[in-house]
Amino acid sequence: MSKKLLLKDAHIEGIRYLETYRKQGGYTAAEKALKMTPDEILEEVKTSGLRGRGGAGFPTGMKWSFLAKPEGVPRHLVVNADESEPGTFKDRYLMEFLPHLLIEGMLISSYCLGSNVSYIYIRGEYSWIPDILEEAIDEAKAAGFLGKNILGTGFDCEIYVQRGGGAYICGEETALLESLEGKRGNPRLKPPFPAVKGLWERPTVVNNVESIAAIVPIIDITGAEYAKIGVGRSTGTKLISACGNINKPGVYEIDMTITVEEFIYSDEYCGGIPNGKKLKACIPGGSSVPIVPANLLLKTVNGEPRYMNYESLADGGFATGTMMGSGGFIVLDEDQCIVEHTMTLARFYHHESCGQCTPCREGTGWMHKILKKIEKGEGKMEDIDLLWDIQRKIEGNTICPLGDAAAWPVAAAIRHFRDEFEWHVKNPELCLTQNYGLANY
Ligand code: L3W
Ligand code: SF4
Repeated sequence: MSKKLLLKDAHIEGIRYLETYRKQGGYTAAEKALKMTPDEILEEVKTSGLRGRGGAGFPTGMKWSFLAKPEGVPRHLVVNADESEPGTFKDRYLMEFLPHLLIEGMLISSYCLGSNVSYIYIRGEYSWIPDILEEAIDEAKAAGFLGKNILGTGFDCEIYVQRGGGAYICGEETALLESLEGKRGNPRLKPPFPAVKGLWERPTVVNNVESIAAIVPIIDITGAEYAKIGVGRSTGTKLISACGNINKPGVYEIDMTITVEEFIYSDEYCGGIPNGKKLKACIPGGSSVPIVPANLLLKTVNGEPRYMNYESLADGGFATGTMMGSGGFIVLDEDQCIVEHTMTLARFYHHESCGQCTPCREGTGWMHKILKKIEKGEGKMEDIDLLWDIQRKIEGNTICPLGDAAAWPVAAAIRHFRDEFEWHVKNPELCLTQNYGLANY
């Protein structure tokens, strides 16, 4: 059984409220941290090996150490709660059931980074969660964990919740900052990174909800103990939101030593595939990461078991591996149509493109059109090569990673399931009978 650090108290009734959270030892990590120096906290975070849980897996301690500290210029912590990646709903779970874990993590992180005003930017569709967060913020403030002179240390910190307007692109950190500044959420060119020039051109750390929540157990048990959990550079625990063709969809905390097979089939996690169907493929890190067929999902190319961690999922590189990404684990059984699935994703990325870069703005639209044509049984063999060519022209040629995120699912689908694309071209009459409701796509 995986060790639980973040969700260990999630089942306790009333844990959303300060009184119950305190009874479970809540805010003792903050009390400990506020007696440490910011540099000592930073060392603990570095030692823990924590990697950003939003998708990129960038080392959190390294990001924090990049934060510029010019004299007299305020710095900010911004929590990215714009969880819009299809298949990803772990941050929603954390904020809904354990809001104080996030607030406590933000207090420790804000103290370490010197942020007196910190923000939670939350996706607009999570309409009921800002009230939960604001209630927790009010409770923390009334108890002296936020506001002025926190716990008599002289450190001041306010936390504000800002709702997004429902655009996926605002989960990209620089688009998020633009939106937080009240502008249209268009991504900025990097560098400069937010750590140097972020919110209102001030040094800013942008971290995912889960990353900041993980700061609490890191301080609690120490970075060295946290680093002992997991394997290699995949330290600590990771939240996985599991969905698709599985018996037990939900949010699971894993310690990154279990195999993909165990995660899908064991009763502790997904509980297998309904109706005894066979596994066809999986997208383990949210819709942006490459889809992997069952044979490569359960084993690597070298015949090693594939594990639920950053290194093992990527084993074999882009051609055969995939990515841990945001931990949005989407399972497809043998009845799922890969062309339809890829078309649905292409439609999503086209709709969500901000339109600044030509390869992304135009390419996502073209990919969607061609996929729809193939799915309807109107495609030609050349369309499959054209699709391949378009995704190649998008990848690496755009301002932000949305372009890559749109290209990778198409590339991986053609690479691993070209026969299905060809089947659609060769069997147009079957495509039309099998695909109902396509007009909506
Ligand atoms: C200072 C440097 N800071 C890098 C920072 C950078 C950022 C972090 C990671 O995209 C991925 C994307 C999605 N000095 C720095 C530096 N940083 N070098 O480190 O940066 P990066 O560019 O590797 O990634 P990113 O732009 O943050 C995130 C993938 O995640 N993804 C997305 C999921 C989306 C959600 C959601 O909806 N909320 O989870 C899933 O796989 O495709 O590749 O902070 O500033 N020299
Ligand atoms: Fe906008 Fe797409 Fe360019 Fe990102 S890659 S800046 S979403 S057009």
